[in-house]
Amino acid sequence: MKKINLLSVALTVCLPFILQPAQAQFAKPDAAISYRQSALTLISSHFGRMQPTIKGATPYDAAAINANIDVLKTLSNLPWAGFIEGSQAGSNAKPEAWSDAAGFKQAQQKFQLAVVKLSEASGTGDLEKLRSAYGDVGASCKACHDSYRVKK
Ligand code: ASC
Repeated sequence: MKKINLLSVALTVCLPFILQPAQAQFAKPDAAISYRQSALTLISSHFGRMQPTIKGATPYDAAAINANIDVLKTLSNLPWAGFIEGSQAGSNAKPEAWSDAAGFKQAQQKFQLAVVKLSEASGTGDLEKLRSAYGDVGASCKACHDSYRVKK
């Protein structure tokens, strides 16, 4: 009897935390801003480091590129949970990221899909296919920045 009570107490205490959506994890808008900016910084790093291969300046190491794109695929899902309501001020996001939420979501999905296509292209080991898919990812970064990021 006592064990059951302890279990139900533990569940009552923990369940609200277990069931919380990702965006509820940010205690303050600032935390959400640093989370998404950190994720975007990592995305930029893992995207940008492939550029020498794309340009033909370094040899095409397919295994290294594939591993890097796997990381990028995971990263491509992360920043968006950080765009919580009330976290525009003090950031580089335009108000349109919230006022045009559907368009912003579409831009995110375009990027995520482009990364999936990049991953498929890298699986072929064909540098030309990789190059073309890489360009599409870059275009999706730029399109989203043009519409939803403050110009600096
Ligand atoms: C990058 C980076 C971006 C995009 C963008 C693509 O490497 O940091 O913001 O690519 O420049 O157009």
